[in-house]
Order: sequence, then structure tokens, then C-alpha cells
Amino acid sequence: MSETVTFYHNPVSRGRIAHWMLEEVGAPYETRVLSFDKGEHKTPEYLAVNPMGKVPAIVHRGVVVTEAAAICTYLADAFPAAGLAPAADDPRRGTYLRWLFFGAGCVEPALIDRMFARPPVERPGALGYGIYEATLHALELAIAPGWILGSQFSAADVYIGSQIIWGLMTKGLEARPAFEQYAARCKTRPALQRVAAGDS
Ligand SMILES: N[C@@H](CCC(=O)N[C@@H](CS)C(=O)NCC(=O)O)C(=O)O
Repeated sequence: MSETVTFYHNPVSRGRIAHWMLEEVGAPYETRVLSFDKGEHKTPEYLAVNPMGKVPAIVHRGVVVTEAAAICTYLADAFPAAGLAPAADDPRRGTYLRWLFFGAGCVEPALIDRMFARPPVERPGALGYGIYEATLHALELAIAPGWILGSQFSAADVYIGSQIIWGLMTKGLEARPAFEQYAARCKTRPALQRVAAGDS
């Protein structure tokens, strides 16, 4: 079983979230860039890794992990020396998991619906995120302590931070000062700077 993480990536994709996280934990990893233009994400070889034919995906110790939020959660636990996840018996683990799942289950679809200007649905209560404004209000409260866990940066900030940076860029997210300040704070992370500079 290999300790080196195999990272299936495309630089213009959610792969950037996993890339940032890999750099944060300092994991040994080997990147396989898949060209969307050449359809390399839909080959039988890659579909055997991720039947969705999507990136990112990682393989570590013989196990496949897909879904950017799951990859962040997994890597924080697999490389605990980086200190990016509260331990299972730490009460802050609840806050940490809550906002990671909120990021994937609520923030992401809310921003995508806004970006594509999808028409409102008849029963917003049936949507996981409900109402766009309510999701943004909750998101603002989540980041109010500084980082999600206050003074401790964690994998939840990698995921939520990625959504906020991407949302501001695509205009799926309203440019509120709290979001802009948080995005600016994320961009001070050396790991994210290495990814942005293409140094890793
Ligand atoms: N739920 C997945 C979504 C992954 C995803 O949609 N990736 C896009 C790029 S951002 C992709 O691979 N698209 C290629 C395709 O679907 O053909 C995650 O959170 O990682």
C-alpha cells in the first residue's frame, strides 16, 4: 500500500481544492493531470477510479476518495501532524464537520444556482440550501470567528475558503465585505499561494 497520494486533477476544476489541501498537509503526492479536451476523464481506466468521470479524486493506501469535501476531510485525518482537524473526541469536531458538510451540501449548490441564474423553484423548502440569502447569512456567521474554528485554521477553511474564492470570482456569491476579507485571509496561506503560482 502506497503512502504516496495519487492525485487526479485538472487545474481548471474543483481539483484546486484538493490541491490546496494536499499542500496544506504536506502529503507526498503524485499528480495525474487529466485533459478535459481529450476526454481523459471519461476513459475506462479513469472511470474505474471515479465512475462519475469527474475530478478531483485521490488514491491513498489503496483506497479511492472522490468529492472535494471528503478529500479535505480524509487528508486532514490521514495526515494529523498538519493539525487541520480536531480529534474525534474534541467537541469542536462537531463545528468542523457541520460547516464542511454545509459547504458541500448548501453553499456549493446555492452558488451554482445563482451563477447559472436558475429560475426560482416553487418550493424552496425542498432544496437542501433553501433560500440563497439564508445560506449566505449562515455562511457569514460560520466565518465570523475568523477561521471556522476561531484562531485555528482547519480543513473546513480549505473547503469553505475555496467556495468563497470561487463564488466571488464567478459572481455566484455576493461580494460582501466579510466574504472578501475571509478570501483575502485564505490567500495569505503559503499552501494556496504555491498552488496559485503553479509551484507545486
Ligand atoms: N461533487 C464533486 C464534483 C466534481 C466535479 O464536478 N468536477 C468537475 C470539474 S469542477 C468535472 O470533473 N467535470 C467534468 C465532467 O463532468 O465532465 C466534488 O465536489 O468533487
